Amino acid sequence: MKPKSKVLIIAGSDSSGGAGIQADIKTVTALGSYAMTAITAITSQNTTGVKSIFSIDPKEIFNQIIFTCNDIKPDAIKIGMLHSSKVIYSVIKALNRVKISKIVLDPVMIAKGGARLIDAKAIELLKKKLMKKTSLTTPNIPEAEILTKTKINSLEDMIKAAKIINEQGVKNVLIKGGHLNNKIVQDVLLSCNEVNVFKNRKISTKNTHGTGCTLSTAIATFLSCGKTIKKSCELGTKYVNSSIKTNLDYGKGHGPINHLSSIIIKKSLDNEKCSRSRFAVGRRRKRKNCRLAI
Ligand code: PXL
Repeated sequence: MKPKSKVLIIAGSDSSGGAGIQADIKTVTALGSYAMTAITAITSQNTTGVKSIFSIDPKEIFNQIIFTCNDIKPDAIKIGMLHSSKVIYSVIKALNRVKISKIVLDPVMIAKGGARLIDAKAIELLKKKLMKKTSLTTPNIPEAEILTKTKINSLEDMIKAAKIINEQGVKNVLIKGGHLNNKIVQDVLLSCNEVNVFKNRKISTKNTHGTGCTLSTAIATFLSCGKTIKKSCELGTKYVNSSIKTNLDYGKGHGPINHLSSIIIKKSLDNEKCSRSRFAVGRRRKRKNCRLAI
């Protein structure tokens, strides 16, 4: 099976495997594409919290991006944890060199357990310089509140916040609604002056570590395959919802989601024969094809 596209991931490492670059590589792979990486930081963590963060030298982050892209050109880039101004500057410098147009930014700020993953000065820089360069930025509600200095308690507030972020110079923004206490998760996309709301049933579980990383990477992967922003967001939210449903329940805290949700291998059949999960949309493929039809 040949990968459909190539995606470069610029993000931090999560030793527990549920979020960060580990979640990103699993997502790109599960969706049938080829993953490359530039690691921005190493976090030591498990499902109960973050123990420590080790920064990678911004020059090394720049080198990883440039040296990788000069050889294998990615079709899209996903950006995750960028914890300091120096790191953001080096990523911007590298992006200006590699000239890839499809860029999805997850403005990572706080880990599920409450640990800060970015300093306050860097948030301003993210807002003023990097977000404008992206094809799509995907804040969750607490991040959108920080970016807009507003309180978000409803769908209307989310739409207002998306408009404010758009006015800040960000072309397309997807605000994730998982933090609101509703039975349906509503994610708001503002793109080309049009608002779209993607709705998925909320699954009651504490095991949602890595959902933000997974969603932005899934969207970048769908974009890399030529899908529109709207379609990529629709498919991405469905993939995450389906990955939460399995409820692996690994670890004592906020456990990971199941990135293999797009591939269900029937045990009674040989490994070649797979069935598609229920969320998969698009053209029907022959059963022996393990990949999600996108
Ligand atoms: O989910 C945000 C996130 C991003 N990147 C890394 C993380 C986390 C959350 O824990 O560890 C490396």
